Amino acid sequence: MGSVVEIVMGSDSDLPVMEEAGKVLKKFKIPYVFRIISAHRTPDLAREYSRGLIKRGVKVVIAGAGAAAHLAGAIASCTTIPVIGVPLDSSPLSGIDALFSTVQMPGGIPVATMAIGKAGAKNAAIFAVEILALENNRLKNALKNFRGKMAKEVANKDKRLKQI
Ligand code: RP5
Repeated sequence: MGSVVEIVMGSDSDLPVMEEAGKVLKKFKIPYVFRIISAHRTPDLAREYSRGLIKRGVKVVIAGAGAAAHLAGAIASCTTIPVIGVPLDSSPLSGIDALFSTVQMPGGIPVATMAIGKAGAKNAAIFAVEILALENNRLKNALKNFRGKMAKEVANKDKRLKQI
């Protein structure tokens, strides 16, 4: 079976952050792959890759990049499947540059932009699961359980704090 979600990043230096997305997809048993494709260093590959997504059956792309981060927008411009952008903190501007580059898509070609860094990578994967869950009861239930577990963890911490 091919990948349902693909996690693309501009450089191998982005991997330690983008791995957070992989961890979530693994937990939800969603087939995924990691790819390193740069919108500026490998522009031909980026275009060819993006144009082939639908034919290969990929449902969602998560694209992480830092600095003048145009990877998510470049992919989104060549496909109509949802692209989720993760701005990365890999420049002297600490990710603010990547955030603005990723989120400020001109009207017509959307990129669903997450938070900067690890939280963004994690949320990108959860958001991808939410998209897939629209047509998938197993994932709908898994998301419900995931939220329930999170709420329980907070409640347990609250209980422990009250006992101090
Ligand atoms: C971006 O430039 C990449 O996404 C990465 O965050 C940043 C730095 O890349 P390297 O110079 O470490 O390869 O395109």
